[in-house]
Amino acid sequence: MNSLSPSPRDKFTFGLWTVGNPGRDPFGGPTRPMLTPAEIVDLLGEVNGVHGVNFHDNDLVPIDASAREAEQIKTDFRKALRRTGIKVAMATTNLFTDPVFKDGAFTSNDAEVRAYAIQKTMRAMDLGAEFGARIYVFWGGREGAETDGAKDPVQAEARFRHALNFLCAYNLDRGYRMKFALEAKPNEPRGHMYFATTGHFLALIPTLDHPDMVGVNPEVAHEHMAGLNFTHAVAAALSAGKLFHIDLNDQEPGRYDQDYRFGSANPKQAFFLVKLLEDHRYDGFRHFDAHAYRTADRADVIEFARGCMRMYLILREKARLWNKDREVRRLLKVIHRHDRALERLTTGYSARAASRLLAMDFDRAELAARELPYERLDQRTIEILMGMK
Ligand code: GLT
Ligand code: MN
Ligand code: MN
Repeated sequence: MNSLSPSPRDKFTFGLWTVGNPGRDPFGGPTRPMLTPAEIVDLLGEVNGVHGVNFHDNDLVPIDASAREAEQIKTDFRKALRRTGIKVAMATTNLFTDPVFKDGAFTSNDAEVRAYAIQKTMRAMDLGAEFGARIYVFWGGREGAETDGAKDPVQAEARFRHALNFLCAYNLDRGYRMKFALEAKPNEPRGHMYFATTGHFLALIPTLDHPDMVGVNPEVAHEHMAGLNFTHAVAAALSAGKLFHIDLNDQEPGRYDQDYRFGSANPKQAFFLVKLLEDHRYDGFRHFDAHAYRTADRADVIEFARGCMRMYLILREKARLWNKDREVRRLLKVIHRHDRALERLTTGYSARAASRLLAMDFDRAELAARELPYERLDQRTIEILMGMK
């Protein structure tokens, strides 16, 4: 098996809503048949090397299904999981499709809608737990506003916090041991969403009752929609110990939420992301929250899913080549100037360290004149990406 063949150890996952996406968009109906959850799992089995599948409560069991229908769907789904060896990795709640959530779920102005949203999430957690989901994602699809006259955004934050506190306690009470991962997005479907970036959620987490239980689920396209550097958002999550899950896909700047195949729009940015994840030994699920072009048929959807995983593995291999490349290593030595004594002095404060630092002379002109060959480094990076020796 070569390093470009995905294996379940790579922890690649897909949502029922991703490979099962029938190609509907705001301007046209579906171009592919709707598949049942079991059929989607079989499709993932054909893709080969997939670790797991993720679902919203209503991807698996439609919101109006009867108890008998729900049992039948779950039985068929369980059989498909067994046939293919695919695991359930993550579960989440659909708090955005039904009109009841038109003005938000946890942040709705209506106390009864807020209570229903929490109840729906508890039931969805029960469903996730039944299938062994270890990560529970919160994407507040309708948590936002078109007019800030509608609600006080500080109050909206407080409502969101209360809902999470309640659900963390439920998680403990039921012994589910799920980790919660909060997913940000700047806009779409709301004009303005609360918690627009991963950074917003990193600021919320320490204010919760159970901060250890809660991390983030950054999505490439969502930070790119906000014009931000996704690798830096992931770095913030990693350094806070909060990267619990990741949604990989791609996005052209300035467009609607495209959810393209991973690495298809910005391979260079995807490279730095994969290098970051691999350098820091991220070992969580790598979820491709993307869908195939509307023009794709079933065979092309399979190619799309293979393409996502293959791109990750190609970039992982490129990161390995980059890290051991002689020219890159030489340049890194020039760029990083270490000074043990100074580093010790500035990383541990003491009154003595402060006076020593205050007494030092720095030659600004000499420091400013030191070389930083970043043009050469970036050109070499591109050459490695383009396959130049
Ligand atoms: C929806 C959204 C995604 C979220 C999913 C989880 S659903 O497709 O666009 O980014 O991750 O609710
Ligand atoms: Mn998206
Ligand atoms: Mn997502």
